Amino acid sequence: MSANLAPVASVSPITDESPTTDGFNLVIDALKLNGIKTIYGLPGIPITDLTRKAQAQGLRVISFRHEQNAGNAAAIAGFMTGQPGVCLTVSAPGFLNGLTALANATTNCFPMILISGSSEREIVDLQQGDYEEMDQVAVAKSLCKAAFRVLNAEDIGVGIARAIRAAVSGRPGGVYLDLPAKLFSQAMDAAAGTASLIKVVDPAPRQIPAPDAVQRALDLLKGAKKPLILLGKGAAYARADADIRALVERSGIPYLPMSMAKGLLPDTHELSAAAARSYVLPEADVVLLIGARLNWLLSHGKGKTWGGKDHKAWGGQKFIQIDISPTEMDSNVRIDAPLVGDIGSCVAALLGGIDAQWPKPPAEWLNAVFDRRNKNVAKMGETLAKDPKPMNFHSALNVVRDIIKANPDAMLVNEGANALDFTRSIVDMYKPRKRLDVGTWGVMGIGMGFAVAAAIESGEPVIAIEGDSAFGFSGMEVETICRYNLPVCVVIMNNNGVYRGTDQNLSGGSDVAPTVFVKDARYEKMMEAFGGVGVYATTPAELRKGIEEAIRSRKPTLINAIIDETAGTESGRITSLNPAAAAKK
Ligand code: OXT
Ligand code: ADP
Ligand code: MG
Repeated sequence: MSANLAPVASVSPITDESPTTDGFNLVIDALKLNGIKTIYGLPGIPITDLTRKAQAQGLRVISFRHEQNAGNAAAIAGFMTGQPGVCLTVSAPGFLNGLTALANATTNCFPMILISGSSEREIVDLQQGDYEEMDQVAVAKSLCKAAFRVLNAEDIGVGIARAIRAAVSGRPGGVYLDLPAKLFSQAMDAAAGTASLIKVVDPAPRQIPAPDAVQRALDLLKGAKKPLILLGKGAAYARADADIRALVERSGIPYLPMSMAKGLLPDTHELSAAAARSYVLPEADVVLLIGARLNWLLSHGKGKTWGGKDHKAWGGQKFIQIDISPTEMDSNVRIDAPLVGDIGSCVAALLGGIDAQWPKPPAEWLNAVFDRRNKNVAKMGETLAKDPKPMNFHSALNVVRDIIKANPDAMLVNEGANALDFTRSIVDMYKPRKRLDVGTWGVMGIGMGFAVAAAIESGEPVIAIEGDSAFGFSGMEVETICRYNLPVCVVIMNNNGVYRGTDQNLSGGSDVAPTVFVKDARYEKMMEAFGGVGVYATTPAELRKGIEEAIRSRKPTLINAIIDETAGTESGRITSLNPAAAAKK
């Protein structure tokens, strides 16, 4: 035991003979006991030794250049695996850097635990100006599902167990765990320490829906003339892939995937209505939401998107909603048949009522949906077949579309505005949980953190399609990608700015417009600087060669794809949310 760190009174007394353990080891043992294999983090006081010891004891420690990226990696690892992703940071500024990712994880319902070291409680609470002083629990509380602080080594097991349960049970989300510096070197009897650890049993218990709620949902669905199924990222997270597919196929109802639910069924599935989105939303009469919230991404379930006469009016649809969170119901419009429970159990229960006699949706509805879809797909095909000079989003993404088709196990990370929206509609996904993007907040900066975790958690090649602005938020992590030699191919859709590169300074002054970047920036040299492969691509053929080679070699690669700088639109597909446009609606 270190001389200046006496055990606190509540820790079991230890004698010179008895083997001891300490806070460092107990944290590591508790994580390992609960199946945590990887820590995403950034070392420094007071957690440097924790990262060293964790690595020495078999945990994989992925060390980042900025905590926000480590946090994003942990969050998406949580989505990909269903186990909480763990991010480890230093106190105050490191903690704050990780907090955006924690809040984003909570917003997106991704299970994640942010563990931060913190300064001495006695000094922090008296506000005496400690090194990196901050009441981190108080700050974190409003941005996550739960926040805990552990003061005694003997409570580490409970602290980690509670953090795991809070992160994955019910609606998943972010949890903050505060570990003050003193905790790490507190010693206690080794046997008592081991006995204090908790292996969490059934961390995300199934939640079975009530039979009458199931029957209500089935009755409503059965009577529908124009039914629609809407799959959200909760459905992807739930890992009920086979049953969800069976529900769609047995009922014969067209479905629409939200962005991160793409691939839950292959986007080329005959019942996909993705290419008829603006037709099916206003036309449907009964909508079954599975793990999707009626938030801004679904125009709050009302307004013109849903056929309402103005932007606030209800469109007349009846909703069935499957969600684990009872308070999600009626959050925006009336939910006629709430089905509260875990998606696996709810979908299985619905399937129980969908037998061979189940009436298929009227042919009139199906024909109308598929006509519209087929027309849009054909129109898209024509656009994708063009080869404009300079390359634009379509001709570049046509290459990515082919490559994902040929490599359906590859992970696709995506952020930007136009770079995001075009990728979503052009690049078909074939397998669940392969598309990782900006999610509920539309947040820039997830790119490299998600890419690192996607490579580590899946072992598959990762293609990160990045707007040039989006990339800038986490671009320094190309060093991390090179350091761990990850099979990540970053493709920057370089149109010289935020949305496009042609805006003018309205004052006529010499500064460029706020949305414009350095022209013809050589981003590929950033990857070369750390030993990776850099590619400058001005044609679809060069882009194709670059990505294919990256997938073959599994070498860290950055392709600077030069896109027509006039090609993008303001805010991509969500131009109408800009205040001036919104005021006109
Ligand atoms: O039915 P219609 O006719 O409407 O057609 C639809 C589909 O039917 C059809 N479709 C298809 N057709 C044929 N074939 C197929 N397979 C097919 N599939 C679909 O295509 C259309 C579109 O389909 P979609 O996408 O399903 O439908 P729609 O109507 O677009 O859906 C609505 C939404 C809302 C669900 C959807 O648009 C959506 O998910 N949008 C997400 C938008 C989003 O999150 N954007 C990111 C934020 S934008 C902005 O905030 C940015 N910032 C500010 C900033 C942020 N965000 N964060 C932080 C921390 N700081 C600042 C910044 C700085 S973006 C940004 C950077 C931008 O610059 P970049 O350089 O990075 O990027 P570039 O723009 O590329 O330059
Ligand atoms: P999208 O953005 O794709 O529409 P959202 O993030 O809005 O998806 O919605 C996801 C929803 O899924 C959340 O309301 C969340 O409570 C729910 N959810 C997540 N996991 C499960 C699960 N296992 N069972 C039921 N609901 C879940
Ligand atoms: Mg751009």
